[in-house]
Amino acid sequence: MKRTILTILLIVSVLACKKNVKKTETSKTTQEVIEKTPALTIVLNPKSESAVTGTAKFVEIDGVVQMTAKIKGLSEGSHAIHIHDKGDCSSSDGKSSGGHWNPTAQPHGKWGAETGYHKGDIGNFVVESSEDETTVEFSTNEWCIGCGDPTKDILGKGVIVHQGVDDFVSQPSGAAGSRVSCGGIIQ
Ligand SMILES: [Cu+2]
Ligand SMILES: [Zn+2]
Repeated sequence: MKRTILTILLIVSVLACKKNVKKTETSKTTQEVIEKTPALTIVLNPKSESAVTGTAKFVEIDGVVQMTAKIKGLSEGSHAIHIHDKGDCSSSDGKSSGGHWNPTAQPHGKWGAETGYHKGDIGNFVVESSEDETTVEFSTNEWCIGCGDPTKDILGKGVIVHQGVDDFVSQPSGAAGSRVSCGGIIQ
């Protein structure tokens, strides 16, 4: 009888132990998922003697990267925004960021064009008033944040805002004029 009670106690304690282990594993997995959601926010700094400032936030969820850029100091009208090849914004004209990010060796073009486009060809956005901050949103599954695939990974690249408009035709960069703001996509 004593032995039976002991055995039952042992089984109960083993079960209790198992439950605890399971709980710990579950919470760890949740933690890991949170840590693996890649996200970063970068600062856009004025270039070419402009006063164009801002931020750009990148978040990757389920294989889709969402960009939300908030830009101020631009003149009213359309302006181009691209991802350029390098995260180097050290030069006063922003040209240290190199040409458009083009890891798949395509011609410059409008995003999604059948004739081809650069992975950095985000396109144009409209500023309603020079007084306002303008929000630019863009999302794609053709980018990733830190996945290591050179045809997708935006880490180490640079965001450039232009004074002019991207015509989507002129090679190699759409004749979008001077680079008025720059931010390296660096963690
Ligand atoms: Cu550009
Ligand atoms: Zn381009």
